Amino acid sequence: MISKVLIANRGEIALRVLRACKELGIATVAVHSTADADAMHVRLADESVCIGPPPSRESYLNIHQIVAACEITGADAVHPGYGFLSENAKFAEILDAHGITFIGPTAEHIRLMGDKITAKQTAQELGIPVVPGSDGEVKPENALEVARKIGFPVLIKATAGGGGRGMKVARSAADLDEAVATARSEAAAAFGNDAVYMEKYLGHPRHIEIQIVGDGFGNAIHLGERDCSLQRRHQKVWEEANSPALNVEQRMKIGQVCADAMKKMKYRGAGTIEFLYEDGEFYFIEMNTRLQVEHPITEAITGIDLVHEQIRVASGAGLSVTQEEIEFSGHAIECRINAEDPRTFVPSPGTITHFHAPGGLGVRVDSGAYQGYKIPPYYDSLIGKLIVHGRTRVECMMRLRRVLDEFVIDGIKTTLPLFQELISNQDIANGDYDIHWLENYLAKTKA
Ligand code: MV4
Repeated sequence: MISKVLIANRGEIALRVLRACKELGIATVAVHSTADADAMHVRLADESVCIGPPPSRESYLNIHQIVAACEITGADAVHPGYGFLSENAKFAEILDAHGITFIGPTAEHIRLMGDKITAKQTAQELGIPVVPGSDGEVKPENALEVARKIGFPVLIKATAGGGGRGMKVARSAADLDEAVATARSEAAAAFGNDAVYMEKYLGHPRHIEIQIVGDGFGNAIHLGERDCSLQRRHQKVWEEANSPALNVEQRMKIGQVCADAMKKMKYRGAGTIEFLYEDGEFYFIEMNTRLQVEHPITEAITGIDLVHEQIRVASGAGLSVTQEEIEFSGHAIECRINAEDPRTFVPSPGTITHFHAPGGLGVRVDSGAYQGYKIPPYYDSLIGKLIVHGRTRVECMMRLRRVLDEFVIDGIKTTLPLFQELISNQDIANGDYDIHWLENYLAKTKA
């Protein structure tokens, strides 16, 4: 049993986790830096502990401080949220050693998926379709032979990478040596590991990811997909479930492949299996062993609280639903509201002078922001998420238009005006976009 959860995070996700704990009758402990003393997650938690100065390294990423906060408050479990320590295998091990439950996968599974070559090999062994590419690491001296076998264009990726860092395209043999050398030196600088691997470069894919949850005993479910193709510099901007590109047969087929793979590895916790989707085919790229920012759209269409499930499986209680019991209903869209200029995406910290969140049927706002709240400059610029649900995609889009008109955030710049544009765009209305659409649109419509 878990009776007191320490939430090792801040902002909207700390609130999100806190809400789930309260619903389950579990006591909550917030931790915060000195910059976050006035944050909503601190105010709403049963107890709070200040764990250090503003820089994340000295507070939200400081494992010793977080373990100490558990000891002081008697927390028997930690939820890491997303980011920060959520995919840190060492953190999971240290909590284990202290008899504190990590609400997440095993350290072993985190590590396995953190290395992109072992993740891909594991996925392939478990029957998940992967991008054609090198068999493991590629050394500079073998690069040309491997590339010719795969066929140009190819993509060089860092094995310690993820999220797009350390990637280089080689269009032809003439580009190859430089692409490999640059990828290796960037990987060494960013991750302290210069190992790279190679894949066939897909030119116009969508980013479609499957939500799974496993109980750690060989049972696992999938909760369908999310289409996260609308991104800028590897930052997701707009996500939707279902994907406008898939039909129910495709959804249930790829979902079952993923659930079966998770059963075989006895995965515990929530996870996301990321695919590129092009010309009707799925290609595994990575697996994230955490709760994701965009999980609420999956909750909207399934009615399942993913944090409840995470807590259940972490305590050994098993999943609350079987695959057969899951019903997919309607369509949901999430807009990430960042404190940023809506065209340049330059951060815009400062004080929110007016704040009014929209409401009504099918509307969810996950945010720690309030009128008078001062956004600190030290952390990511996500200040809230707007999640809209409708019975159909058209209803969802019409509702989103209404809701965007209602949302008031004054005093800082936000990405809300960008969504006002997107909601009126014909390609978006048609669901006709790939991973490059948003950057092309921004370049095309530059003032
Ligand atoms: C790719 C690709 C094309 N072909 N792999 C970028 C982030 C990382 N998770 C994987 N990424 C990509 N891998 C092959 N073989 C294109 C991307 C990519 C991308 C993927 C998802 C969402 C947005 C993207 C933007 C640029 C490139």
